[in-house]
Amino acid sequence: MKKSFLALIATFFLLSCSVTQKPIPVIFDTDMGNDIDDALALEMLFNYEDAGQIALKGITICKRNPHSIEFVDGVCRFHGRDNMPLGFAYNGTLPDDYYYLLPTLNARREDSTLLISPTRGIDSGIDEGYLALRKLLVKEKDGSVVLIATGPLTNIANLLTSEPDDISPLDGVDLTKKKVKSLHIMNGNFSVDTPEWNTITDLDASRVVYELCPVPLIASGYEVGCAVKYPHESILNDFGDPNLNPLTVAYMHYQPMPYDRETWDLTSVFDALDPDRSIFVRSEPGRVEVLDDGTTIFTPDPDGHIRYLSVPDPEKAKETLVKRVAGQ
Ligand SMILES: [Ca+2]
Repeated sequence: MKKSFLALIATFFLLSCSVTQKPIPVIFDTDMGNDIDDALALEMLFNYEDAGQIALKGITICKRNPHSIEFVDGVCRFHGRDNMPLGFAYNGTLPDDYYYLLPTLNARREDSTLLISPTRGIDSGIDEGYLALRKLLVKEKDGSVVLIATGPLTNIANLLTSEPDDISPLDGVDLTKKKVKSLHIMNGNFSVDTPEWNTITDLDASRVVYELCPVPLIASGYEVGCAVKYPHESILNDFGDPNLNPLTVAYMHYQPMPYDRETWDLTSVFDALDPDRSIFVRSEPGRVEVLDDGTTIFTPDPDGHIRYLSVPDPEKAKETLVKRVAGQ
């Protein structure tokens, strides 16, 4: 009798935990349209949201190309996220089309209908990136938001240096400190003294973020994504007809197939949302100095709040990341 009563209590406790466990609010900042890993990272986020683990609250784009907006909006609609809040860095870097935005936007099914059908673009009055971030942050509970940034840090730096306004009486640093649980960036190189692309593409922004970020900051350096490549076989086999999914269409246009691509942005998404630290290891805390050439110098400091990732088992990491992207 006593045993069954205890079992009943335990069941009730577990049920109430599962009921009260709310999805983690996530905001994704991306330079969609440069490298293909941003598209893979967004697919992961949709899968986490479908599994009830996160609520994707908004996407801010740091690449200054109008087709980036159309692509992100179209892919969101393809996945049933019709009104995803968006932000855009109107004065951001990298206006070029590059390789996969337009081919995916122009891709058609056999019946000649467009594969994705965005309704928003450069003239849709989308908020400047940092304003979108401020608006998204004020709506969320204190200390709850996981912010993931996988491009040059333009929008994040503009958030941190923003002044109080009619959105919030707090400046950017204080608003971030109040609302953001942790910031996860694909940025830097912590194995050799070589500058990383996101770091140097907006060098001033990188410096601002490493210096001003008031919450735990976890950086996935260039070397982590290089150690784990996304296999082209997954693109061809895991998403149905690869000509009928914007992710696989984009992947097949980014470079001539077949190719395996580095998993840079995926590593930040996974680490941000993995409570078990199952494939990446975080360094001791410290500070990061960004040199004039973009080199990121990490100095251990118990009072620092920056950590960087390493990947002890790249093969295991690859298998895990593929499952997350493919929704398995
Ligand atoms: Ca990126």
